[in-house]
Amino acid sequence: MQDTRISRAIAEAYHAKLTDAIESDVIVTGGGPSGLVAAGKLASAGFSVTVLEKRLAPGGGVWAGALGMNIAIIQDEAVDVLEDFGVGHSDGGHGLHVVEAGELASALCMGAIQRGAKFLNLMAAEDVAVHNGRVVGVVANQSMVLGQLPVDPMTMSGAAVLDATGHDATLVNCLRKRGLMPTESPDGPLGEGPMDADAGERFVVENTSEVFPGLWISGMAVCATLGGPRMGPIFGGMLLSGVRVAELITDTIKQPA
Ligand code: 48H
Repeated sequence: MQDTRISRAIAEAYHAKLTDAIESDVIVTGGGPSGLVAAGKLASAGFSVTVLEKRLAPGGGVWAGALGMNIAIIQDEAVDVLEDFGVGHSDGGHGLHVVEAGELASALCMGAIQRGAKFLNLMAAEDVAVHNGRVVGVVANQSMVLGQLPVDPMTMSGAAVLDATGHDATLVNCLRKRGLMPTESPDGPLGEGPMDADAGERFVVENTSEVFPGLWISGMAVCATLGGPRMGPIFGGMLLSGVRVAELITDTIKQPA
């Protein structure tokens, strides 16, 4: 019967993907612009990459532009990333490029998938696995049950784990709440600073880094973790942070065979 063949095809394909995802070279937590670029670049470099996205569709903040207007603005410095992922753009003047938000979100997503990244949606990271002082994996649960029902999570391991969860910096905060990462700097409490688009864009790229053994940060999670200014609805820094973190991870973890 066709109905059950359809069900079987979905169940078998999904469970093969889930089984693969249990051990990856890199776990990208969050499918926003920085996470998607990182996933695409790392998959191109030959690493096995799993992307965990708590919502139904990846793309993060890209879809909403400003005030829900679905236009993304990218500055000159990040145009190479648009070209790399085949995203069309038009001149917005003053070194800015105008991109249809849906095209950016779907091209980044398609680029990452076609380069080999595996996506699990409706899958929320709720914790990190730490062994001998190093983050070695992500503890994930279905986002629809998280906090609603007493359902235990499952652990997925990665030689590198990326916190690309945006403003939430979910994995960093899992470490902070246990006193494993600082919540304050000598200048005061750490956390996102007030708006300054140029400074915020620079801060994100320059501070994309490994913040705890095995745990890297990219995109807005950089500002949320290290206290950089927010930048509002401009996305070039997010794309470049994704490129940067892929380079850093590639340099640090063992090259794929
Ligand atoms: C799985 C999760 C979890 C979780 C969240 O917010 P994002 O778009 O992330 P970035 O950093 O790539 O881009 C930030 C940009 O969109 C933005 O917000 C800007 C530029 N703001 C500036 C300003 O001034 O406000 O995407 C993060 C993704 C989303 O898809 C979430 O659903 C997902 O991560 N996510 N996925 N497990 N625990 N938490």
